[in-house]
Amino acid sequence: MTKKKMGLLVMAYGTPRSIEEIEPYYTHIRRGRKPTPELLQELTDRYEAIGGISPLSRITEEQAAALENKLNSMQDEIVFQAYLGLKHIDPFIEDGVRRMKEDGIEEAVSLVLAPHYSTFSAKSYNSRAHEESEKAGSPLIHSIDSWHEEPAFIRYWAEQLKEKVAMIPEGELGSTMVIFSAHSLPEKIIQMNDPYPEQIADNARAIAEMAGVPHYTTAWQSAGRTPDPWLGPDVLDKMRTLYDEGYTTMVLCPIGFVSDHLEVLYDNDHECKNLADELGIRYLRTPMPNTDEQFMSALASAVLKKLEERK
Ligand code: FEC
Repeated sequence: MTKKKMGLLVMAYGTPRSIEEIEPYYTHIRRGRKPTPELLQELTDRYEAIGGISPLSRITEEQAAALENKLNSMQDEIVFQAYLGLKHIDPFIEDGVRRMKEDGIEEAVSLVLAPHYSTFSAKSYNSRAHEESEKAGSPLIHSIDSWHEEPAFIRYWAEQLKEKVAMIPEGELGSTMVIFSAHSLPEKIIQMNDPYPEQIADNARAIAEMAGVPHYTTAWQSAGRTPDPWLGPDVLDKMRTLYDEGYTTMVLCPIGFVSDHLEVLYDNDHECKNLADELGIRYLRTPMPNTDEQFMSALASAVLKKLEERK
């Protein structure tokens, strides 16, 4: 029996692969407005602080390949072929769609490497993919809006959290707070009835219950450098408040992201860690999913469910 060929459009944020690419990348994020020299320098400094460039480009490629392998080893009817589609650098989402068309792919599933649905994330990625496939006349794309409820995804974080919490002396668990964080977004998403904050709260509850953690809360991180108000409390402010309330261990769990990248390696491991050192408290952070086997099972399950829906 010939197997059906299915495109797998794996979409992710993208990152500059060299210092020279920082400016065009930042300009793209700012929808074509060049950053000022100060803003550009500030971003370059942040990349330098994590070793010059972000590991995100390598990790995204590894995740796409691992997901393709996982899906092809799980079933016998379909051959999945992964294509990358990045939001802010090449290969752009549109490039990924065009490559599928050139390879004769007629049907595809699209998935964003971000767990929660928001107009600023999943919707914007998927809309770009659909616009391009409509322009090109194919492939037909089945888009996954969000996959944060996948049981293996919740299990992944619960297990990581349990391991971290096990490192804390028992007598200090009462003053330990787990902070589930996700990328902040402009506050206007609240008026737009965007499900993003609720999905993150649901995930935090499910993970905390499964891990049996003593105390947990949620906070936002990595807000953009724009004048409009962003969702708060920011994770740094939250840490200060918790310190004032007597918490002396903070376990950061960045459930809004799936890879080691700038927002985690700098915003958490540099900024949050520095603040913890300044306050004289303990900072721990759960490892990111990257290409973890259980995480890949969660993504594969979301893809296969999407294909079931179309039958
Ligand atoms: O290079 C790396 O390792 C990090 C890549 C990176 C990820 C990421 C995730 C998200 N962002 C989201 C929304 C926004 C909005 C703005 C914005 C700005 C930036 C800037 C950099 C950046 N983001 Fe990002 N984000 C990453 C990198 N992001 C660099 C520009 C400097 C700065 O403001 O810090 C504001 C745009 C504007 O100016 O109008 C909005 C969301 C996510 C999580 C979901 C996803 O991955 O798509 C939402 C990774």
